[in-house]
Amino acid sequence: MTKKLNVGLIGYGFMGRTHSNAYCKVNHFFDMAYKPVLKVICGLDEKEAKAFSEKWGYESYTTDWKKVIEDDDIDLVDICVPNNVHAEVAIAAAKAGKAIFCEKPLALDGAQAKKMVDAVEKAGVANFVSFNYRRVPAVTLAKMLIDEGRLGKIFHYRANFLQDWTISANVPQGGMATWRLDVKAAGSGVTGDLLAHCIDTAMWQNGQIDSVSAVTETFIKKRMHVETGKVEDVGIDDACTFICRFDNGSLGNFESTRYARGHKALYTFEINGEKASIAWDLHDLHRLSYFDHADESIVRGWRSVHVTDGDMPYMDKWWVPGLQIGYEHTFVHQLADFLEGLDKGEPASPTFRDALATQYVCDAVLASAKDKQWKTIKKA
Ligand code: SOE
Repeated sequence: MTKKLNVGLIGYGFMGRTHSNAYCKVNHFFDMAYKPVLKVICGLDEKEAKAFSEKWGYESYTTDWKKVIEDDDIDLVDICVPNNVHAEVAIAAAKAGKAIFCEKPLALDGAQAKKMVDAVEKAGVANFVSFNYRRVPAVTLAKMLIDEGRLGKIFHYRANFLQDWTISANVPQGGMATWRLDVKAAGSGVTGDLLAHCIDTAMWQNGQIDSVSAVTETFIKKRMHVETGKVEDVGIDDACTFICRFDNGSLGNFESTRYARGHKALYTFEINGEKASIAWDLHDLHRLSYFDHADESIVRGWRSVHVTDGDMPYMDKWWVPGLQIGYEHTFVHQLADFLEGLDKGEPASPTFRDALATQYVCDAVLASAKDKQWKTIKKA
């Protein structure tokens, strides 16, 4: 018997669509004890909220997020709004006893994220943060190979997340589409938006980061603000590069920018161990490159594993071997894992506390760039 889970989704932008799609799909492909019911969509503009509710099949719509929290019928509050609104909504939802699904990064900074962790843990409610790239099958497979010890001792972890959409000085800051450029709404630039993904995946695969040394740059220092109509200082980091030391002794090298002309969302990582290496590229997300030093030398080389077979993570739930899935499926996978965790009483990761660890690394990266000093990471 499936149990209904009534969902109130706050935010009908890009992430609102990825999450809505996951709610619609999950029970078609995964056998779950829970079935999400799209109860209410909430967004600032009434006409848009109504249109969204009709398109995705929400039973109702509202422009007031507090109504979603106050509604006794809602079991799960899903937060898909800009980062500066996460804390207020999540803390109110926790007090109301709701399960919470929250977009990344968890908060504007570690201090705010800590309050959110305290609220959900005090209330004892299920909580999850949407670092979706962990659930690309090839990325999950990389984690499995590391956990099986196939790489042996890990020496290096390097990751990049490169984009180019803010190079023009005419791109404004603030507002619906460009809030990521407004430090008050986003908290930071590429560090919280893009490197947070890389840090989350890296710490999941390779353990906690101990210390960091970073540089950041803001290439365009003034932009028009959509809300005020005035040209204002830009407070975000446009680019960030950091080196780090992991608790396990390996060294890390991370780079992110929105000024890499030609790259739209080039997220890559490479991990080098004593026995083997792994590399992955979001633009070819089904392929895992794998080099195993134990192979016979005359055929030894980088293999390109097409991660589509039924014994590979999540792939038995989709089509047949050889056929691919994509970006949107990562949201279905994380939802399936979250729902399974709810059913079993074993929280799926990343929880708010896991995301707090990532937030502390982001804080330390920004502080290091500012002070030109190495920083030790606070433990979550
Ligand atoms: C920014 O452009 C962005 O949409 C991020 O906010 C997402 O988290 C990332 O997955 C893709 O890029």
